[in-house]
Amino acid sequence: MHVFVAVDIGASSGRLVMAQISDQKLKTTEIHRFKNGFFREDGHDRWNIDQILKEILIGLEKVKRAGISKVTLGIDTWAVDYVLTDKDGHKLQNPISYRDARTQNAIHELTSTLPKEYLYEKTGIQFQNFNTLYQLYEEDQSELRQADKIMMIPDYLGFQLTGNAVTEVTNASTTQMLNLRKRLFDSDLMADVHVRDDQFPKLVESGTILGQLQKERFPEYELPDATVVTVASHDTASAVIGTPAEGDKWAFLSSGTWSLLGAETNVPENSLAAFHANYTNEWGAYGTYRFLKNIMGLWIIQRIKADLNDQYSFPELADMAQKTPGFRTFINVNDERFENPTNMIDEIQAYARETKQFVPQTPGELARTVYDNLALCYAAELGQLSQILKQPFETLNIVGGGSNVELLNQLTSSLANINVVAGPTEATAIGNILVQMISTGDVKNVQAARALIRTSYPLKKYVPQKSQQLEQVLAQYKQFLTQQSEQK
Ligand code: ADP
Ligand code: LRH
Repeated sequence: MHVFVAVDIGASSGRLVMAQISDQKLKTTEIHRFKNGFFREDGHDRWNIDQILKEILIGLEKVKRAGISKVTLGIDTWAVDYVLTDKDGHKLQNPISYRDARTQNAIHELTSTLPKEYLYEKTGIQFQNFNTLYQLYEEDQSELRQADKIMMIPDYLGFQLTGNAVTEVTNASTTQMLNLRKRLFDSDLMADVHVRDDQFPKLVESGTILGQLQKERFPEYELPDATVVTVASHDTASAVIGTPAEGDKWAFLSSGTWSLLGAETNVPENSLAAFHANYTNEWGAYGTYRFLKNIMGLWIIQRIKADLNDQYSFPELADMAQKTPGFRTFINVNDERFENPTNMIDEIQAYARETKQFVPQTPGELARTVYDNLALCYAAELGQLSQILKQPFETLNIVGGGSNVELLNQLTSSLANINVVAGPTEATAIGNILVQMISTGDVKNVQAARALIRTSYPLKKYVPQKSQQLEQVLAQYKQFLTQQSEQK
């Protein structure tokens, strides 16, 4: 029996999921889950990368203890962040999180010498202050010079397990340093941020074999034999592979800490319209692109939950929101002030006061404000996506933890006037596993992979409940956003 293991680590949590095909269905079991998050160290927000590695080993030990002695393994994580390593492969410091304030002005500074149009034409990647390009620009220059290698987070973890260092393309594209036409790192951009040509390990496609787990490096753990595959190591790339999409008129919403809303394409779209709308062309597995927009996502709910001292669970917050009247406060969820405020509740309330709107107070009102505005933002962006790609969409596939929120799914369907298919929650881990299965020949291709998801997981369907009131609310919301941006 061939067992596959996905190591899937998002900004808020990580998990190891075991999988196999039985009775022509994909059977997945979560064997280990852990919390993830950044912490303050030496004046920066950083990830505890040693703890993450430890959690992977704890999970693999659980696999072995479940009686499985041999697996295939893949690792995906959030994008853009990296580890600087010395000649012996040791990290120089804990990696800095993309939410750290160091890059707040970086786009502005770097694009005063490198025009935005030039960068977009080369890379097709959206301008986000946390892209690796800007992080490297703000990096401690002596440390950067001293670094033998720059490894993206999943590549670093794969290197720790196998001793082999590569840079996998899906995640590499989020650096904003890959050249769309040459399909390689852009040497001009590397020089612009003082990176040597040999600092990023060799670029490889998704689905290549990285190597064998070197068990002798971790004598304190009882581990299975494992062949490590470089899956689509950017979690969003794996989530889109793991989307049970059918036909060619679908858009996706990968709904976790971030909401990634977009469409899968075979050719990048780096037109002026895409540039002005700040859409990105992240690279997918098998030569595809994810034409998408980053939306602030459930991060806002995560922070509200934390600000309420974790008194309520996510399902409880969603339930309270459902029972609360809607659309009393508009917020621009993508406003930079929500990126990493000291207190999210204070920030939302201040925003409501400043814009002379109803100030949400109760947990239900706060959660409702977030879900309402996420749904409004999804609806507005779907319209824009359709316009830029000159393509109508019939279905929106929502995957990830956020696909559990019924209120959000229904509001999105109704406001955007689109059929929604929700699930699976663990699309990212599933996409990770399916790339492994395609590599080993257990699954033929992505189409077969998506068909397998459709027969293996219960999916929930939502149809639009159109109303004049919702149409008016969406129009008012768009007006509100325009006013807000004019005032800036
Ligand atoms: P990431 O991988 O980016 O860390 P996930 O895809 O695991 O994120 O999604 C986590 C989010 O999903 C949580 O922050 C929470 O808002 C939401 N979520 C997950 N399960 C539920 C649920 N049962 N009810 C409401 N919200 C949920
Ligand atoms: C989602 C994600 C997203 C990136 C962000 C840094 O987890 O990978 O695609 O933009 O984290």
